[in-house]
Parts: sequence; structure tokens; C-alpha cells
Amino acid sequence: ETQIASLLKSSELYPIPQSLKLSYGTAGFRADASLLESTVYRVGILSSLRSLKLNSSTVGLMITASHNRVSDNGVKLSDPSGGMLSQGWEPFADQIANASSPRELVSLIREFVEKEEIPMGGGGEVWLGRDTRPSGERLLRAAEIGVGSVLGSVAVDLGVLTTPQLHWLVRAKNRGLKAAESDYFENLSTSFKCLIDLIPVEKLESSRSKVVLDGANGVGGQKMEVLRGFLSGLDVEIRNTGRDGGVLNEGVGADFVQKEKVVPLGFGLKDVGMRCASFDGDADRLVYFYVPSESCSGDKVELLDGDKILSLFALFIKEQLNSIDDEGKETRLGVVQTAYANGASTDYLKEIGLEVVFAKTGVKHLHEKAAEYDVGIYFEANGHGTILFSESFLSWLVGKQKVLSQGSDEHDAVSRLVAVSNLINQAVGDALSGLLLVEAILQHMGWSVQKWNELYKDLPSRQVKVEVPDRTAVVTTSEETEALKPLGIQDAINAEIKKRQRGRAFIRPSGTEDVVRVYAEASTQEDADSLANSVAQLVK
Ligand code: NG1
Ligand code: ZN
Repeated sequence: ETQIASLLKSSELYPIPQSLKLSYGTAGFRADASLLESTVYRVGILSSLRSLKLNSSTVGLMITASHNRVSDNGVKLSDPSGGMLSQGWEPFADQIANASSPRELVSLIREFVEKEEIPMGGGGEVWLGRDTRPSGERLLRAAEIGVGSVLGSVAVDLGVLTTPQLHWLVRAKNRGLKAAESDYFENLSTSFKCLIDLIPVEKLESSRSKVVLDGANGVGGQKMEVLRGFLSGLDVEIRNTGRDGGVLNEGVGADFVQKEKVVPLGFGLKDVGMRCASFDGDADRLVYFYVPSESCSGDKVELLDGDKILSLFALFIKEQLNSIDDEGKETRLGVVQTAYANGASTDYLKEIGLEVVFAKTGVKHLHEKAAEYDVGIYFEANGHGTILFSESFLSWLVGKQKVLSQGSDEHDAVSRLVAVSNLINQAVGDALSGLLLVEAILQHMGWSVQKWNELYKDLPSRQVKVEVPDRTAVVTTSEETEALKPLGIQDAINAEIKKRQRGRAFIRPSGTEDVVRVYAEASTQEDADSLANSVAQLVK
């Protein structure tokens, strides 16, 4: 009863704005920040319940709207494993976020607690992080109140973090490992150094060039400044840290560069040929780019997107696996992409003999599929991805590392894989660790960014978003590549596709914005553009 009183009392403080209708979506709840206090408060409650359900393991709560505009914000949970909130809990998240009154909220919670048999004895723990958005502090307070209104649960404010940092810290905490922010930096820099130390001598003379980072005026650039202090063997120049008046995600960042295919603010002709990288607003996405020498205005870029990063990683991992006697285990290396992957990348990956599977948009779907392999690599074209090592494969590797003779090729290959598993975030895609791995591999191969880009040539593509009154009117197959509703639209799309060489196009409702997304590719840019536009007309 005191529990109910506590919930009723705190929820009076956070009335839900009229006509707010939210869905947990591909990336938690997102909306204009001014609308979100009641939502974040409620997700605070949810996170306490999640912790209690899982024997008081630590749960993470992140306040961010990633690459969306600075006036937006959002909230999402990390499960104790460091992965996304279990999908089984998403419907309850939707229900409580949309409960129209304190009484309805409390009765939904009561029902759920009973159904899930959540032990309400107290002892829940939630770690909170936020990105650099100005609304973050206020929303963080709302989360704290929500967590604390479940009696006996505590909220720990970890301050400004990247999304992947929070996931990493939560994962480490629940594994009984050291889980302070400095441990994260320590871990990244040590494993990066391992990879650099293992570069074959004959490759070492290839000069080490600088990488220039666009921090999207967000948390990622600022954390890279800290990480740089821990590192040796890497020269990073950091722009768009947000301290020089730039606005978060405005004309900068991975999403902007990937969708617009132009340089971010602060980059231009002076950077011709330089290896450049972009993070998104919460640093869970990474893309590379360079300004080609034939560029006149200096604003067009050659983009190396998530697919190219995936290809580089896959090549490197495969090379190491090939040098190891797997004692007949038939190590399973798998690659996971979405329908947004450039067709040329899929062709390339298959050509080099890899198993490629497809998942629905949203990292939770990719992650799940990648976890089925000994080594599973997943990336969204937009630059979110990572490499997962299964527990059993990793312990086999570590065992092998102990018995092989130091300095042998096989020992080196094993050690590289172990270092990659430590460097690359096992919880979610992480732009900081992804950048370090790209840099280590390029040094290992002795490759420039241009050389890397030549792995394959992207098919011309175009993405547009269409604002519609009701995006849920579009319903797709589970693969997302065919529209089932509105009736007849898929036939019309197919007719447009047929008119172009190597045409491919699909539509789906966004899980994070109030739009329907259109993706198109074809053998020429003109055709990709016109295909995207014709399909967009069909959606309108
Ligand atoms: P939606 O809005 O559902 O398309 C976008 C990205 C996803 C994922 C989420 C989370 C595209 C086409 N979609 O989802 O891949 O990154 O945001 O941030 O890039
Ligand atoms: Zn992000």
C-alpha cells in the first residue's frame, strides 16, 4: 500500500501531455523534449521493475535522441546483459507510457507485477546516462524520481555518456568486472595497443597518418578527447566538439554525412584526400569519408558507410580465422545486414565466401541474429554495428592462446581475435571502439582510406522520407522488403523498379520518426533518384 501511495504521489508530478501517443519503436521513445518528462519518469519505474525482475541486476537507462535534432530527446533501456530491453517488455513499456491518468498507470503496474511475478522486496538498481542535449538534465531528474518511486530501488547518475558507454558499463557491472568510465577507456586503449603491437614488421614502415573526426557537436567528440589521452599509436584531430558554438547534429554527424553525402560543417577543400570520420549524436554510429581530389567545391564526399566498415572487419576477421587451425570445429563466421545495405556490399561479401543473412531494421534485430554465430558481424548501412564473439568460441580462443608458441603466425592471429573481442563493444555498436578497430586494421593492412574504398563500388542509391498523416498505414512483410498495405502499392512499386537497370526499392514506416522511408538503388544515380521519387509519389 505504501508502494501504491508512492507511485500515485510521484505520478501526480508528471501529468501526461494531451494527445501524446508513443511507441517504444526501433530505439526507445523519442519526441520533442518538452513532451517527454512524464514518459521518462514512467520509464524510470519500468527500469526499476526490470531490475527487480532480474534479481536486482543493474539496468541502464539512457536519455538521448541520437542523430535527431537537438530539441528532441528520448529514452531507452539497457538490459543487464548490455543489450537492448527484452522485446517481451516493449508492449508494457508502450502501455505505461501512454496511460492517461495516475490511476490507470498504477493499475497497469499492479497487473504487470502480478503477471510477471516481480519480487517487490526492494533492491533494484538503475544506472542513468544522458547525451549532451540541454533537456537531458531535467529529464534525468524525472527518471530518478521514477526509479525511486519503486520503493527500495536506487538510481545512480553517471552523467554525460555515449549510449554504448552506458551499455558497456552496465554489462561490465553485471559480470562483476570493473565498471567505471576510466575502465572503459583503459580497456579500449589496451586492446588497441595489442592490435598495433601485432602488426607484422614489414607493414610497420607504412607511415601512420592522421584521422580527422567530426564529433557531431555531441558527446562522442568530447569522449574521444578523453580517450586520446589514454592512447598511443593514433593521431586524431577532433572537430565539432560542440564547444565552438556548433549545434548538435545540425549540418554535422554520421546521419547527415551518410544521408546527404556531403561534408559536415568545418570540413572542405582543405581536407582533400584526408581520412575523415563522423560520429552521430550519441556515438553509436560511425561512418568514414574523404573529399575526392576531383572535387571543385569541396563539399561532395566519397562515403565509406557501415557496409564498408563491415566489409573491412569481415575481411580482417576472416584472414585471422584462416591462419588458425580450428581442429575441425568449423568456426561459423556470419554477417548480418538489413535491406538498407548497398547491393554491391552484399555481392562483395558473398564473393569473398561469407554467409550473409538479413534482419529487420533496428539493432536489436541484427544483434540477435549475429549472436547465433561463433563470430557474428552486423552493421546497418548508417554505421551502427559491432562484432559478437560467442562465449564458447572466445574461451576456446583464449585456451589456444595459452598453448601456442608466442610469435608464431597462429599465435598472432589468435591474439588479434582476442584483442578485437576486447576492443569492440560486445553490447551494442560503438563509434569510439569502431573507429579504433578501423584504424588498427588499416595500419595492419597498410591501406589508405582510398585503397579501403576500392574493395567494391557502391551502387548509386537514394533515401527519402515522406511525411504522411498516418505512417502505420504502411505495413510490410517481416523482411520489410515488400509492402502488404496499402493494397496494391507493392505492384505499383514493382512496376517502377522494372523500368530501371539493377533497380531495387522498398518502403517502410520509420520506428523513430513520423515518416515513411523510401529506399532505392539502381545502376545510375539518375535512375536511383528517379526511382526514389516515383516511389515517394506513390506513398503520398
Ligand atoms: P527508423 O527510423 O526505424 O528507420 C532509424 C534507422 C535505424 C536505426 C534507428 C535507431 C535507417 C534507415 N533507420 O530507424 O537503422 O539506427 O534509427 O537509431 O537508418
Ligand atoms: Zn545513435
